Amino acid sequence: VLIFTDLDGSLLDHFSYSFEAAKPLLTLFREEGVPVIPVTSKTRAELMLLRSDLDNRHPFIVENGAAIFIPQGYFPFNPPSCESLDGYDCYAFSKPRDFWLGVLSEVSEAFVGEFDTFTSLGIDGIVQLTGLSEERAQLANRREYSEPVMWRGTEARKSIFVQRLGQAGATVLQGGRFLHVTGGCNKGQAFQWLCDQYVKHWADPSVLTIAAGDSYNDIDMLHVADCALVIRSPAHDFPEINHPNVYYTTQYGPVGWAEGVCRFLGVNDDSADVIDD
Ligand code: 2M8
Ligand code: MG
Ligand code: MG
Repeated sequence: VLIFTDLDGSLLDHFSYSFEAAKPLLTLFREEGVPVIPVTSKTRAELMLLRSDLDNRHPFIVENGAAIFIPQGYFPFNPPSCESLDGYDCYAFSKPRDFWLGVLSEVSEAFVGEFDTFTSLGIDGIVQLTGLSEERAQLANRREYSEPVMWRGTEARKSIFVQRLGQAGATVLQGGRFLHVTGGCNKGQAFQWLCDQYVKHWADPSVLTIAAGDSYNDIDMLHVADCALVIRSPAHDFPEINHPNVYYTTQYGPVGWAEGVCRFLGVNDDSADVIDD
């Protein structure tokens, strides 16, 4: 089993960023050797800290599928076409952040006053909008492949904005609060690339995959997983997704995460015991 999971609003609470409710299951998976792989809008810098909070040693996917980081030596082979970066093998799908900042500045004239970026907000602005501590906001702003945008205009204008960015070569993905401007990537594509490495490693093409997410930027990975776990969000309704094996949780964030994972794996959350395997 492989578990690919979004963080904010899924494994972590949308407001408090707590994952208390998921702890017993995370412990169980650590003991059983089931990889839990973060697939997130967050940056590598944020993940460095969160992986130690979560006691997670597995690969992770950052900035909405823009890059995959694999601890060096994790697989007994060299993952293909990776760059060696600070102890990780990194496979990047997207151009760097600066390129997307350039694209945003090109279109900005047509949307004056309708949006802010992490760059224009600064650390104080990021703290205000996210509720992150100042230290964590600094890490969120250490972006390598994308720029988050806070849209201030109407929904109709937002569609035009997204379309214009698309014409300029950007991919725009809707997270819990922000639009993420990046390129040539999504969570589904990164999921598949990393899944291929596990299939090669385990020599088992039948590995069961679960993907968990609460927002529109998660749809691509929900579609390609065997089990699609849609976590209820306090921020918005989730559209019906077209998947033969989808479960919509009744509860929010990490409580919903535990509810859905138990549902798919036949695990009893109270004791985190496996009921049938
Ligand atoms: C941003 O990501 C969230 C997740 O979906 C969003 O779009 O609302 C990112 O900037 C991330 O780096 C940051 O940690 C998070 C904080 O809420 O916001
Ligand atoms: Mg989310
Ligand atoms: Mg996310």
